Amino acid sequence: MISSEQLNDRFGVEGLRFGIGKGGLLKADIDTDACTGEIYLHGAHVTQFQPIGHQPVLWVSEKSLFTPGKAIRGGVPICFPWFGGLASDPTAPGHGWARLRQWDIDSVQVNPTAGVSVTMTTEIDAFRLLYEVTFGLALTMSLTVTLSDNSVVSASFEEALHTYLSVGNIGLVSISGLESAKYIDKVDKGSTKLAGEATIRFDGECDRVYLDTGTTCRLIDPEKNRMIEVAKSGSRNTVVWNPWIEKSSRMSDFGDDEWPKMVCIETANVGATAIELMPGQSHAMSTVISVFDGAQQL
Ligand code: TA6
Repeated sequence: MISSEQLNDRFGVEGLRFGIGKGGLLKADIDTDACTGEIYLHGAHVTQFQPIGHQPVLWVSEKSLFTPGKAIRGGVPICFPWFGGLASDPTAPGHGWARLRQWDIDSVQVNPTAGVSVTMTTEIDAFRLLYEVTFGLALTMSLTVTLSDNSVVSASFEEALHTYLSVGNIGLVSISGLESAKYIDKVDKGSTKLAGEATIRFDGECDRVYLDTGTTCRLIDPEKNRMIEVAKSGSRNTVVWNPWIEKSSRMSDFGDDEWPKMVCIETANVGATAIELMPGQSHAMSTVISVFDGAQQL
């Protein structure tokens, strides 16, 4: 097992140091003129991003586990090679293997304008995954999947960057960018519905998979007096989730009083828009999280 000292010898740069985080898990701490951040090698899991002059952008449960084989609750879990449950195997872990295992460091780079980038890699089934995260004035996360097994004709996968955003009060926020889109409502028997013209607001559990949406979403947060922008590329689904009271009380790694403080806006390719690759082919999906003062649409 590689140590943080070995990682710092090989990859440490100004503004990024490896160390031991919660649960004894290896992580990288980022501290630059632009932002502070944190990413665990476990799940290649971003757990903190805070641009200078702003409040923390990501939410992590106080009850989260930091344990090999278990997902961290919050930050940005990577869902791969399936999303949700696996129909063919009810015993398979929700959202796949990627967030349950330690990834390897591929490289660390410093870019004077974009920020500090750490790239991690892992192999899952027939695929090689390369995940580049850039901590700067914005948080940029890019997942490139390659079908590296030449013995198969093709292979498909689902994927999501399951971003948990920190909010002041879920009852006061609104999300724009998904107006008039079709969505699957997982709170209403998986029925397909058409979103109205209004921005999304929350008055109960929300678990929606928006279809054919490449648009930028904007989260308006009056209590924190800010707007968080979630831009993306290579993604045709957007998932919006808040568990509200009852579902969060059923999750042991989610505090009963935490649900008003978070909302997920997830960058995904799932269901009918799962990705199919031929041997040697790659697909990239990325998202850029930016924060702006003031609770108004740009
Ligand atoms: O993205 C929303 C969702 O699919 C919800 O249905 C809920 O299950 C959430 O993901 C969290 O899943 P997890 O396996 O991390 O508890």
